[in-house]
Amino acid sequence: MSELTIADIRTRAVIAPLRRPIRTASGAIEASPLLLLDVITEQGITGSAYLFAYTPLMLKPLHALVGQLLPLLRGQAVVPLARQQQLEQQFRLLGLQGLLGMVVSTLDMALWDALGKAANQPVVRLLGGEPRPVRAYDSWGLVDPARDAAALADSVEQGFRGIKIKLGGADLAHDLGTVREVRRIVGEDIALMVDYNQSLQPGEAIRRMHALEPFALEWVEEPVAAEDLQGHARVRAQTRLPVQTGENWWFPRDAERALSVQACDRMMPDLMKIGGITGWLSVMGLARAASMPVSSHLFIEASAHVLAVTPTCDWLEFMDFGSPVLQTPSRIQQGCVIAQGPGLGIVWDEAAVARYVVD
Ligand code: SMN
Ligand code: MG
Repeated sequence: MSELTIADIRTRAVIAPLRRPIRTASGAIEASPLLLLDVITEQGITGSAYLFAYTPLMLKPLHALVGQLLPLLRGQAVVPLARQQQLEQQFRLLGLQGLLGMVVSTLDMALWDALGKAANQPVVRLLGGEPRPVRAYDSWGLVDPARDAAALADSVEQGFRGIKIKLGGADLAHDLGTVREVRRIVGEDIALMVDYNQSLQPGEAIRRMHALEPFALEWVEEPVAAEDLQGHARVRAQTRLPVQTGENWWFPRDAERALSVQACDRMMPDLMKIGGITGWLSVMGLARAASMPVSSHLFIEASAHVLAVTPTCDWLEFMDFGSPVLQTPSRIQQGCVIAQGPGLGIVWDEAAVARYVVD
């Protein structure tokens, strides 16, 4: 296949259903606002990826932003590293973060998808690896153990070896009661992670994490504000439970900043913020040098590819935004997810897209 060149970029905004609402200590997400992005090449290959917008309010600005970038990209080669360097240079004064960072990262994923489809190979093979089972945890929001007991037990039944719940919606006593009940429901053998979604101040985070020690948690995620790296480091230095963070890091430089102040014990970059596959490759190298376990955040499909080649691969987060609009939904097999191809395995279910599309 000759070199691919970009002819057009199509975006469609959808609001897809969620298996269950995601309630966190910092807000709730009742449905999934996605921007479906297709890079259409002169050679007839289309690379696809989706952007999770967090709120429907961002869909129109994101759609308009992609339209503004198109003249910069039309006719350019499908070379992810070159395109990211081009946009980094173009927006040097503004900086790649926020909506622009999300679009650049999602574009990167779509370019890699195009390369995989052109080679009729899963992206993991282009990265020098091969599809392999990556252990996954089922990711929940704030839970009510009485109401959710059967569904939590079902997560274990489905084969998940890890369960994550969110905390911080109420006081410490409520957190302890919830963790105690969930630990009873899922059993001692399941890895149990908790996520405070940036809701605590460092002092309160230290207090709560000391009280949570008896429950052998796999990690405590974003106990304080994502950008408060000193706060993360202080909490980590004064507690014993592993601190997890990274879903709000922008591009590899933020990963380096966090590592340089020893902000966490584990990291979980988000492909849509860290610079896509290209950004992930840089970060996994930093993690390897620091012997730091790496997990994913959202984006099950692409995460299965990059985690399969991540030397310090830890957990894949199973929080499924993509399946309602995909021909091949993500599946859990013996507690694991295996990368699908060709490309990232992203092919839209056009009937579903038509059902959920918004203008
Ligand atoms: C999360 C936050 C917002 C949307 C989805 C998921 C959460 C996580 O922080 O780690 O799953
Ligand atoms: Mg989180």
